[in-house]
Amino acid sequence: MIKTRICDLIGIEYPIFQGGMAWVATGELAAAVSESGGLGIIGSGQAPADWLRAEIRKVKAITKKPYGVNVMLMSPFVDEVMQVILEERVPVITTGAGNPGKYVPMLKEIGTKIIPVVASVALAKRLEKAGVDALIAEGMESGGHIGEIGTFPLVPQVVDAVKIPVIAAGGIADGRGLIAALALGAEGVQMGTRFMCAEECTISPLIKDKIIKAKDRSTVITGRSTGHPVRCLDNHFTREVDQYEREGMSPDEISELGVGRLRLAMVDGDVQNGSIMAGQIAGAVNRIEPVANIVQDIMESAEREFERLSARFGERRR
Ligand code: TUI
Repeated sequence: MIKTRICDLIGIEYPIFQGGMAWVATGELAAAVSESGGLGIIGSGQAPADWLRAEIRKVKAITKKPYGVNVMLMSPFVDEVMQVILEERVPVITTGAGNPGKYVPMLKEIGTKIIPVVASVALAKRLEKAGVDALIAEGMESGGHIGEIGTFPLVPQVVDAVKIPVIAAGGIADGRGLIAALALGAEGVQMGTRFMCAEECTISPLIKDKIIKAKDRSTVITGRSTGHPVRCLDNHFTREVDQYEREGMSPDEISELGVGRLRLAMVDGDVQNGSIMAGQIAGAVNRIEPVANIVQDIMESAEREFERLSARFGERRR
């Protein structure tokens, strides 16, 4: 049985988080992941507080198990979103795209566990000092807004810099990735792209099909000139942005091009003009299946992989 400190800290069976993806991770998906023994996380993105409250209520109606909400700290609604989290007594929050330090005291007061996403050792250290409960170290293999460092170099450096549990994210979609993350010193994994292809994920089937057809080199990074690089599946939109960046369009204008594109992809299924945020591991996600199967497959394959390594390398001293 693969159990770690993170399982005890938040009361989950398996050390698997489902990434809190904006426009993707609805209450339906989060509830299914939590009910299967992982941590389901609602992606609040730039959604208003009322939307979030409705999604939280959906989760509460389906499962009594712990769940989380991802707070995108650049959202214009971040203060209202935090208010809903307090009122609904959400057990776990993850945060992205900023420093959640100022919200730590009020969340601690009601016992909400705070698990920020970091892409650097410096922020990891600052947030541990601010009193957060654990960290997600997210490498640039991830989809969406990314940092500069890959998962393999980032995770061990964050693990060495802090005492709190670290979850690895970026480029992980199966049991091999879970075992590798544990070997790097992480105590769990967060996966986004794999859960996009869950039956319970409400995104357009056209997007799921794109992920299933994706290969190892199907993602590209755009928006470097804006200081906020984003990883997406290559399509008409990413090629257009790339060309404008080469031609020297201003960072503000480049950012403007992205407005509304994530929704256009995920909800409307516009595979050419939308922003299909997905990670480099998309090439290894090959089928649509129920969340319960995904979680079982990850845990069974992790245990198989661990057995294989033990049989191969564990008998040296006998
Ligand atoms: O947050 C993410 N990935 C995301 S957020 C997102 S939402 C969106 N919605 C509409 C359009 C575009 C995007 C999509 N993907 N990952 C977690 C993450 N956080 N990675 C890197 C960071 C990060 C970046 C800067 C964390 C902190 C930070 O600066 C804080 C500081 O104080 O330096």
